[in-house]
Amino acid sequence: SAKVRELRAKGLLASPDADDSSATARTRSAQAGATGPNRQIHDAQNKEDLPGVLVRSEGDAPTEDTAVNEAYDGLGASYALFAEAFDRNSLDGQGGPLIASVHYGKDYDNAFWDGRLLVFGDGDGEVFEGFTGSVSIIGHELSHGVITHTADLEYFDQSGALNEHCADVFGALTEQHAAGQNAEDATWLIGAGIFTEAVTGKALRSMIAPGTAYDDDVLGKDPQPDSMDGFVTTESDNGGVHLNSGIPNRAFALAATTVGGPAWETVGQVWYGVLTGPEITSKTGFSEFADLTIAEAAEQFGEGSDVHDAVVEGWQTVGVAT
Ligand code: ASN
Ligand code: ZN
Repeated sequence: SAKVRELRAKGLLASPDADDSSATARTRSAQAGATGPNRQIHDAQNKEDLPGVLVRSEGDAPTEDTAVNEAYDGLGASYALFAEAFDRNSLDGQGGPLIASVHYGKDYDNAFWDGRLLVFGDGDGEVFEGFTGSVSIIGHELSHGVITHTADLEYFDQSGALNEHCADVFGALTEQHAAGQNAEDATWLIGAGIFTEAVTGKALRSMIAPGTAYDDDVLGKDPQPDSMDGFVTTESDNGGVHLNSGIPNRAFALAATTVGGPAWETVGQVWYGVLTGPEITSKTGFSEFADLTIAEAAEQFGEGSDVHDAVVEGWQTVGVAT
């Protein structure tokens, strides 16, 4: 349909599994060096002026507005992942504010990081419900902020797909960390729970099985490739950044589930080390990124360790490493 084509062109349909906003009550703040989140949630009041009206600041009680509270809790879960698992104090590593706007635009079918703040639409009610309904989406958008402050992967072609991939990795980890969930028990879905009942899909993307998140009369089939054999060359969506991210997504999810246990303690540490390390550049592509993660796994966990072997195997399975 025209609607689906429009969503595709915007890079939207190519996604998570949420349902866990209550677990974000687990948000703990301080750890070594981290001072706790400083959240500022705004209401854009269905207009496109950002940020809109400040409606809930750090420490304020919940409001009557579910989207506001979901954003507040999801940002807290994301902050907690980076602080507790990676000893990172907010997006900039220096305790900077986490700013979000909800109710952006009218029937707006997306969420995005605008370079300074996280923005969430309400969805059109036909295909999508509000975008704050998924912790993995909130974590995805916030991770774009972390990426901007670190490797700053150029949002185009392979480096853009890696930017999308890393946002999915830390989005999924936000959800798993908040739920205290092991890799082998996770769904690896991004954006579960944001479709309306008119859609039978599971989520926007599946990291463990790209291409299977939905297959529906309304949406058509999830177009993500799950290996280099399916690599998509296209000019739309900044060179298919939301499509080809399926390839590294599967490598990560396979490696994490093979190792087992909390992914943020194993393969997640490897990815975070590469993303924040000295060797990645804004133009890094798939094979260089794979090499960096393999080297990082050997350095952090040892050559021939479970983590190292699983990372190598993950990249081989998706055809990036030989
Ligand atoms: N939700 C999308 C994302 O964060 C927005 C976009 O860039 N098309 O990737
Ligand atoms: Zn993204």
